[in-house]
Amino acid sequence: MAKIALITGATAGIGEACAHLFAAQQYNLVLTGRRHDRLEKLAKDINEKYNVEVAVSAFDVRNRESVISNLESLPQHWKHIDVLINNAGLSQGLDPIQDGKYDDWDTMIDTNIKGLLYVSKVVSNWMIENGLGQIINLGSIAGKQVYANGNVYCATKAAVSSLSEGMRIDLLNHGIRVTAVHPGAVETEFSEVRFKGDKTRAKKVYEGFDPLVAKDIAETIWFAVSRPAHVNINEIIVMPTAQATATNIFRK
Ligand code: NDP
Ligand code: 8X3
Repeated sequence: MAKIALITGATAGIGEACAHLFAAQQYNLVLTGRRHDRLEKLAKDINEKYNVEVAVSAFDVRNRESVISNLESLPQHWKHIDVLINNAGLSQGLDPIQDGKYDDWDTMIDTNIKGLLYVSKVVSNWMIENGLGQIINLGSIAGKQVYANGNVYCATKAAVSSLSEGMRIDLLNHGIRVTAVHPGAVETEFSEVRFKGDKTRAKKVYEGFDPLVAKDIAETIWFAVSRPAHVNINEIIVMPTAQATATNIFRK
C-alpha cells in the first residue's frame, strides 16, 4: 500500500515543493491550504506527472471547527497518514513591538501556533490508532535567534521548537517520530506575504546572495523521513551558505 503524506500550506513555496518531492517518491498526498484553485491545479499536475493519488482539502488552519470538520470528513482510507508536514505559516509585518499591529500578531499566533496545534491533534490521534507516523514541523532560524522587529514571528517559531519537543515526549510511547526543521532564508512567497504584496521590498530580502530554494527544504525533510524506522532526526537547522545567523548574511 502506498504511503500517505498530509501537507499543510501546499499551495506555495516549501509545501508545494514537498508535494512534488513526496509524489516523486510515490507517496499519495493530502494537500491543504486556503487557495482551493491552486490546490486543484497542483493535484491535477501531480497526478498526471507522478501517477499518485491526491486528495485536496481547503481550509484555514486558524479556524478550529473548519480544521476538524475538513480533516475528519476525509474518506477513512485517507486517514492512514504516514507523514504530517506542518508547514502552513507566515509572517506579517516587521515592526518594533511598540508599533506592532494587533491583527498581525493575531494572524501569526493563530496560524503558526494554534493552527499547527489544531492539525496536529487530529492527525496525531489517527497516527496513534494506526500505530505509526512522523510529524515534521516547520520552525525557523527565527525561532532560534531573535532579530530586530521580528518579535512576534520569532516567538511563534520558538513555540514551534518547544511544541516539537513536547510532541516528541508525549508521542514517544506511540512510536511517532517528530522532527523540527529550521530554515534560514528561503526564497518563496514568504516575504511578499510578510510585506503584504510589496514585491519590490520582498525581492530585496534575497538580493546579493544565493538564498535557499523551496526544494532544498523539501530534500531536507525527505532526509529525515527516509531514515530507518529506529532513527529520529530531532531537529535540523539549514541555512544558505551565505547566511551565518538570522541577521548575518554576506551579500556581494
Ligand atoms: P509561502 O508564503 O510560500 O507559503 C506559505 C503556505 O502557508 C501557503 O501555502 C499558504 O497557503 C499557507 N498558509 C498561510 N496561512 C494559512 C492559513 N491561515 N491556513 C492555511 N494555510 C495557510 O511561504 P514558505 O513556503 O516560505 O513558508 C512555509 C513555512 O516555512 C512557514 O511556516 C514559514 O514560517 C516557514 N519558514 C520559511 C522560511 C523562508 O525564508 N521562506 C524560513 C524559515 C521558515 P494559502 O495562502 O493558500 O492558505
Ligand atoms: C523565515 C526566515 O529570517 O525571514 O522564517 O525570519 S526569517
